[in-house]
Amino acid sequence: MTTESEVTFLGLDLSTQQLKGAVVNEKLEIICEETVIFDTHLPEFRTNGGVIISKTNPHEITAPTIMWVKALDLLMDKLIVASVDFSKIAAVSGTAQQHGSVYWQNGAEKTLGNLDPSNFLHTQLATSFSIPNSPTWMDSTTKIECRCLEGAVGGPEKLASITGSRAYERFTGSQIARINTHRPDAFKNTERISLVSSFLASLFLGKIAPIDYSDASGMNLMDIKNKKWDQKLLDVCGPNLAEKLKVPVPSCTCLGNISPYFLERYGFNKDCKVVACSGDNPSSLIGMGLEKDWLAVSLGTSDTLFLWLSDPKTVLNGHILCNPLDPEAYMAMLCFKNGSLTRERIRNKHADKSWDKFDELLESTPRGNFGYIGLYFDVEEILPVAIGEHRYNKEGKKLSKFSSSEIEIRAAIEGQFLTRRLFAEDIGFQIGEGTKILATGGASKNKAILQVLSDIFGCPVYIQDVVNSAMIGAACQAKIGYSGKSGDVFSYPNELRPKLVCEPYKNSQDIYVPMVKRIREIFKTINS
Ligand code: ADP
Ligand code: XUL
Repeated sequence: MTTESEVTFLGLDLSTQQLKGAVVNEKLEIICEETVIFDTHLPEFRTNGGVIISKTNPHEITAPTIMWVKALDLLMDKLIVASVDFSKIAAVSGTAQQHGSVYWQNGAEKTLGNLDPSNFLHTQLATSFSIPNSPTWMDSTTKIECRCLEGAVGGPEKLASITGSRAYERFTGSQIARINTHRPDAFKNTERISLVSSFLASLFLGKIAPIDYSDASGMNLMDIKNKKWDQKLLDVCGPNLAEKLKVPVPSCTCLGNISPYFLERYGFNKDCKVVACSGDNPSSLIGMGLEKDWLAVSLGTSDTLFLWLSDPKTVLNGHILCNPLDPEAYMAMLCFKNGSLTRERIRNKHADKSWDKFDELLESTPRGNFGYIGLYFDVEEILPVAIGEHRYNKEGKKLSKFSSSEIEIRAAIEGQFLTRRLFAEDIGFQIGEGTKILATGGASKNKAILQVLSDIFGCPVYIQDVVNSAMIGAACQAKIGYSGKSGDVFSYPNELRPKLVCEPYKNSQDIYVPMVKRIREIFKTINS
């Protein structure tokens, strides 16, 4: 008999390029972690970066659904080889790329409920998908369908006020609509539609799992306030969609016991629970232990801001999703394309490709940069929609270049974070006494950059020792769903708690609040 102290949780991460699984203990320490990389471990599917780009339409980016099933077979085998004791796993949950969709063929749920434990999943589910290649979040084929969704409710603003986002091509509603018009026969043969996250839960549950609120809010179909599908929007996308999607459930809902297939094949405990899976961004919010008052700033290839919101505003550029820890709350997500690659380009040009030199030059200039402002959009930016280099002096006069490398370096970093602050505030984020920033991603190891972040937002910056926050988030979901405790009482272990790295200088707000206003004025002149 398993005692409480021995209980473990299995968290899976079905992302674009790989499937990962981690077994964690109650303190969320990783006991075992295994990975299946689609391109290298499953070469027979001929994916590149986990996806297939259509030869005839470069915007069509899909992934073979059965490849994901086979990846789970392989991952389970790897966990056996790693001597995981499946009988100790109290609950399983997962996270997955957002927006992607899976089309179950008529009769698939019956097959799922009657799997033979002596065979692999992928051989038994080979004919269970009416659309064999799932559209992924990278697909952008649905311009027309997006306009139809916006048109159905009275425009992009109205759609954003209902669903949390204006129509985006990767969002699932328009993807379903395209399948309905382009492949009507396959659509007719579709018994149910899952998101990648609820598809993953379905494999463990032995029946088609419901979609959770957070991932449902990445579909352009759900009213994020009452958590119900919007019938007008469903009708735009296809017939009987409510039947195919079924009712969404709160994130971290315990969906039931693991299927007999997993009991018999791997020796799971018969009481092992399957907890609703979610999208990678909501799961990251859980994995980072993000609470009210926190703003997470991921400084990766692109920069992404996550924030916990109680009262969201309607925004046209940015996403409001249902919060996975608190059904009354929301989370916002803002993506900026020009992040680390732009910083790197400026470093290469002005600091001999050295971060040390870059930091030295950055630190040699004063906060506020003598009033100089620089905005660098190497590729067309999302927020704001703009491209090119834009430099200004204190009087607002446009300059073609700055007089020194150090001014350009500070201008680039300040310009980025002033922009991040402006859009965070526009989406409803209020910087208050208790506001804290959690920095993640590649550039979060750079203290000089984090100091600018801290000064511009006027709040302390923390970093955290979590490598894959979405996967840890999935393990947390399993723990939350198993214990039945709501997000509020969910305790995050001390070892994983964020550590303070920078605090703002006292006069920083006197300098930067007016600069945010200046940037706002500048954006009115440079929007492309
Ligand atoms: P991804 O978003 O692709 O997962 P990462 O979060 O790993 O990317 O971030 C990669 C980026 O981190 C690189 O492009 C690099 O510019 C940046 N980076 C790495 N080290 C530093 C550093 N010391 N200072 C600033 N940026 C850094
Ligand atoms: C979010 C988005 C991506 C995917 C990546 O809107 O499209 O972050 O979730 O997996």
